Formats: sequence, structure tokens, C-alpha cells
Amino acid sequence: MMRHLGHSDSITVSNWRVCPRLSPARRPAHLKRGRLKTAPMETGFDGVALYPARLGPAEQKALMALLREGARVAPPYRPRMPRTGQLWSTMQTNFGPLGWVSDERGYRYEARHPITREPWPPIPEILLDLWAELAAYPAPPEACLVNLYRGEKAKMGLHQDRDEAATEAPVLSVSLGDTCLFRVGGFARSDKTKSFRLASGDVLILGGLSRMRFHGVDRIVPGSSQLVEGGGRLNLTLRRVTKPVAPLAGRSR
Ligand code: MD3
Ligand code: FE
Repeated sequence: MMRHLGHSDSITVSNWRVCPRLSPARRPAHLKRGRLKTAPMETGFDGVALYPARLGPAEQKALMALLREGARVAPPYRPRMPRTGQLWSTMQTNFGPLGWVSDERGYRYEARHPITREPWPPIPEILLDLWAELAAYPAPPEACLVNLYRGEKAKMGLHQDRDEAATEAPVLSVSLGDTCLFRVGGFARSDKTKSFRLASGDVLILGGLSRMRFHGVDRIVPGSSQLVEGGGRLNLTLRRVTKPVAPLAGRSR
């Protein structure tokens, strides 16, 4: 049976701190099932859980193959900044019913690729399974943004993710390829920040209030992985965009 978790549950789950002496009774449900390969690492931020190497080499390669396939329908492109039209240092594409786009008109979610006008390809099942296992959210993700970092200049400035109506849903991030130096701050741009490395196969969940923290990617570490042909880093972020429609009372499935 699918357990429907509420918002407060998801905060409890993502607040869970690594503690070997935690009694089995207090362990969150998804850990009791014993399906996790690694325990989340303490990040010092409530609601931010890092699962180092959550995806093994075989899963990473399988995901890369699916991404290459998806890129035939939805080729990565260099987005433009709102107003100025300045090109980003990263390339992007999306999977799922909705995709995040940026151009002179602003940031928004759209159902189609801005150049080909084709619908985005479906989110790979591996990623939907990861979300079901780790997100503690009662509805599936609608968007999977793919960020491609290549070269010394590829970075993402400090920003907040605020284009989603479902702010109570966590963001799930999967890193593939080269390691990056990633930064998480507070709720104002000038708040102090803490840096982490995200390596290939790492999964990061941002939930609770931390969903609204400033964050960014300072740079990648060239040559740190052989996964991406020609080098570089891929980051996939799964997001719920719209608030799910409340389940009807008494409905059994
Ligand atoms: C921390 N991407 O696409 S993912 C983005 O590595 C984005 O490409 C980065 O930021 C990347 O918007 C970081 C991890 C992430 C996502 C959302 C967060 C970290 C976050 C929200 C709050 C705090
Ligand atoms: Fe972001």
C-alpha cells in the first residue's frame, strides 16, 4: 500500500540525522524497508540530506544512456537570461510533462522544448523510483531539469528556486560525471554559505524550509570522472511544480 505522507512527515524524514544508535522504532519508514544503499550524510542544514554514491557505476551508466536517448528528442541548448538575453555558461534540457525554461521573457515551466517545440521526453523510471523512495511526497515529480556543466567557465550563480507552486515538495538532485563545488546559504543572498562537493552518483534532497535556501555551483573539477564523454558534469533535478489535487475523501485508489 502506498503511504501518503503529509508535509510534516516529509520534514521529519529529511530532518533525520545519521545516528547509528537511533532505535529501530524511531527510524523513518523508508529506512526500515532496508532499500537504501547508503545513509544520508549530515549536512548541517535541516531538510538537506546528502546520499553519497547513492547510484553505483552501473546505474550511472544506465542513466547516461537514457539521457543520451532523451537528448535526441530534446537536445540540450544554451538558455538566455531574463531581460538581457545573455547566454548561460551551462546548457539545459528537460524530461517530464513540464520543463524549466529561461529566456528574455523570464523563468517559467513549459510543456515543450523551446527550439524543437516537441514535448519533453518522459522522466526515466530510475528517477521516478528514486523520488518515490526518497522524496516522502505523495505525488510524482513533474519536471526533471538537466544542467550540463562543461569547461572551466561553467557555473551557476547563487539563486533560489522559486518558480514552483509546490514549495512543500522537496527538490531531488542527482549528480553525474565530474565533481562540482556546490554552495548552500541561507534565505538572504548575503547570508553565510557552506560548501560541499557533489560527486558522480551523489543524490541530494532539499526539503522543508531549506527548499528556499540560496545555492549555487562555483565550478566543476575537470578530469574528476570519466562518465561523461569529453568530460563535464550533469545535474538532474526532479521537482514537483504544481500542487497535487487533494485526494478525494473515501477514494481507495
Ligand atoms: C539547495 N542546480 O537547477 S542541484 C538548479 O548542481 C540548481 O545543477 C544545481 O540549482 C546543479 O536550480 C544544484 C541541488 C539543489 C537544488 C535545489 C536546492 C540544491 C538546493 C534548493 C535549496 C538548497
Ligand atoms: Fe537551483
